Amino acid sequence: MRKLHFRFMLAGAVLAAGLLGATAAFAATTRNIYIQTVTWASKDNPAQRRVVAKFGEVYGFAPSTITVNQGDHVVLHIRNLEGGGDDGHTFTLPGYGINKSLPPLSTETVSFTADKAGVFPFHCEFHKPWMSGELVVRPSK
Ligand SMILES: [Cu+2]
Repeated sequence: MRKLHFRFMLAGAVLAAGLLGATAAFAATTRNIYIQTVTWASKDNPAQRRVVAKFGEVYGFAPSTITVNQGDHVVLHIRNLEGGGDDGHTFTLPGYGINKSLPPLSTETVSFTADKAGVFPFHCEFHKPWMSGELVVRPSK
């Protein structure tokens, strides 16, 4: 009988530790996230001439999916790796009212508190819809 009681206590302790661990994993914190623009096809690359002729220049964000927890203070460090004079981008996240210009060869910082849970699309104003991604804010409860 005593042995069985001990086993229940042990199972309870393991369960409690698991729950505490899960809570800790979702605690709000400052999240520094590093994003870079990527060039999938550029007129400056002769090997991509046919792709550019068919689709135009094609850019993206890497990573294109950002996952944070509700309540996190999010700091995005975004580098535009394109160097041409006409190679500006924007980081536009309408769900959080963000529209940041990314001049060529610049690093811009965007910070906000992820107070709303959900999935929020972001894009570049000049190269949408293909230059896009999603911010996933996991609910705190
Ligand atoms: Cu762009």
